[in-house]
Amino acid sequence: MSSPVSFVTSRPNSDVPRRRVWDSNTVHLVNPSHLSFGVGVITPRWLFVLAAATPAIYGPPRIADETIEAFDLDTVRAGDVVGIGIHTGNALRGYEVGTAARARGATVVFGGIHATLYPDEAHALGGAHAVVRGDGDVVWPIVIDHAVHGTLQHRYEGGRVDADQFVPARWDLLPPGQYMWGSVQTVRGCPKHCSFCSVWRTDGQKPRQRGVDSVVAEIVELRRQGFRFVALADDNFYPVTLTDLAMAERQGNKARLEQLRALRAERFELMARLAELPRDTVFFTQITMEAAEDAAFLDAMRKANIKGALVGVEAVTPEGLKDVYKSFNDAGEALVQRLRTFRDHGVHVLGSFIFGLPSDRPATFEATADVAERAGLAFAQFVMLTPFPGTLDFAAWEKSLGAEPPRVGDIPVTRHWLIPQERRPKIYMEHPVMSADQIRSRTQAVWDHFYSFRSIWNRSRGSVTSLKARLAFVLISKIYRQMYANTGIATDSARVNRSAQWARWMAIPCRRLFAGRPMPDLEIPLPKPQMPAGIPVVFHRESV
Ligand code: B12
Ligand code: SF4
Repeated sequence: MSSPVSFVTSRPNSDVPRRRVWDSNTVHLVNPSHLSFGVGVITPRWLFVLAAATPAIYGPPRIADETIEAFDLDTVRAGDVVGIGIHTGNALRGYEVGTAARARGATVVFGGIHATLYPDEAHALGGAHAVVRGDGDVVWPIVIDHAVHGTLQHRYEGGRVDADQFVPARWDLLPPGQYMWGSVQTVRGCPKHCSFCSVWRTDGQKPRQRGVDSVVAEIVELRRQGFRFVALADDNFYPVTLTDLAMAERQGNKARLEQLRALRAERFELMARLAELPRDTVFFTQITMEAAEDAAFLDAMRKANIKGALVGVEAVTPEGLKDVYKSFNDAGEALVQRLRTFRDHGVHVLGSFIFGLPSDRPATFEATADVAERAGLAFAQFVMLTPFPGTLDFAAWEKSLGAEPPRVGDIPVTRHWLIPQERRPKIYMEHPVMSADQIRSRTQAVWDHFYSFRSIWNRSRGSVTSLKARLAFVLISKIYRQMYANTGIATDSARVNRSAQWARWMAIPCRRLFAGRPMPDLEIPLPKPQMPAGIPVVFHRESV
């Protein structure tokens, strides 16, 4: 993908109705989902970013998040513009919505990571008139103008826009009382290159860090509305490691060193500003394990009230880490200590583990559960290795299956997202010693163990103090498991439906637990004069 934006591509789209007046039409933005829970956990950020990028002359977009409630197609009229954002997991539902909206005479535009990777699929199966690849921030207003004036193109290249062009979200369009957490992005891109992840290939390896003022202004807006909890929806909140700095120094690469130092200083500046917000404002982010060797960074996180972080542990053995190109992680006892370091600095960890790696053996499941427990994790997720398109794993797997991959019905497994949800396999990659069902049932057993009432209650002791907070911890743990594990791992639809029902039922009290008192008069904290925080004099690992 290129940067900056070069939107014009292939050819004008002749099947779009020619129109010059935007009378009483509407722009719809739809986040597709085949399951709805009545309450959303985290605001899907793209909806509110594209809403902000929609030119005011077309009126406020109608936002539909199907994780809350199914999209009401009766709201779509001929001439409306329907924007649909898809990742791989919800692409099929997105195509259903697109096809139905097109049948009602709407102009249908797809975007998001999956449409970026498979633009032709959205045309062929989703009723797309146009597809946007890459970032929508800058190109979206152009697409709408083209749609309205009858000059829509087949495809647009949104590119990777620079950080100062990221559009702040329109939180004034949030439906009240429907989400637990807000989401604000502080950086796009990740310098790593894990084999199961597409982020570094789509968002790029160069971190694009947003200006501190813009990030803080958005968080204050959310806090004014009563959001106490905010997810920092970043690929990797720690884009510059001490090792990166040490290497640039060793290589005598002054320009790189300066660049890295500037990025790092900006992180500290952001955290110092977050620390000025009301103390009940809590953040959660995603971070690599290397942050554990950076005490200054962890301390700044604690001061900023970044209380939780998803850490991609992936595997507990060196072989497993090698499988996923993540040798920068620790294994074994060193891993336990690393993860504990986060907690010692007040950052609770949601550990993310992958099962089904080629080096996994039956004993790996128990060993992983043991590490998760001993490392003092607050939460954990155990996902089964899924070849997501755009990743190195996917490319190798697709190649290994040759020209005639196995099919489910008439759909090749290399297009697994097109297989109806209830028939979609849970495991795709053949394993050297375990069957797909063994991996699935052992994964389920680890979830069952980690989220048993007794384990959660014991963990709550280490994570929170008051009885009320412990009860909240139990509720959140249970809902997390129902939403993310049972609906994804279970094979029988009865269990999936039961879990969805449970999650729906628990989501309402859970949302109340997260909500805070609205603070409509909250001011944006001003920057304070800073020491050049967190820049160690010597950058070698031994120095921290
Ligand atoms: C924050 C996050 C989460 C959060 C919050 C999700 C939420 N409700 O928002 C949590 C932790 C819950 C989560 C969960 C999961 N996630 Co996630 N997540 C992310 C992350 C880091 C950032 C997403 C974000 O908010 N970005 C900020 C917004 C503004 O950017 P954006 O969504 O890319 O949108 C821009 C463009 O894509 C475009 N665009 C998007 N939609 C549209 C639509 C139109 C019409 C147009 C024109 C443009 C457009 O314009 C936007 C502005 O530039 C991404 C990484 C990434 N780089 O995308 C992964 C990512 C999306 N997640 C991923 C995955 C796999 C998951 C899980 C399946 C993980 C798991 N195993 O459980 C679950 C699935 C949850 C679900 N059912 O949706 C993958 C998806 C890969 C793929 N090919 O689909 C990603 C890309 C990360 C990765 N490792 O590869 N995730
Ligand atoms: S898994 Fe995390 S660390 Fe690895 S490339 Fe993706 S975002 Fe970066």
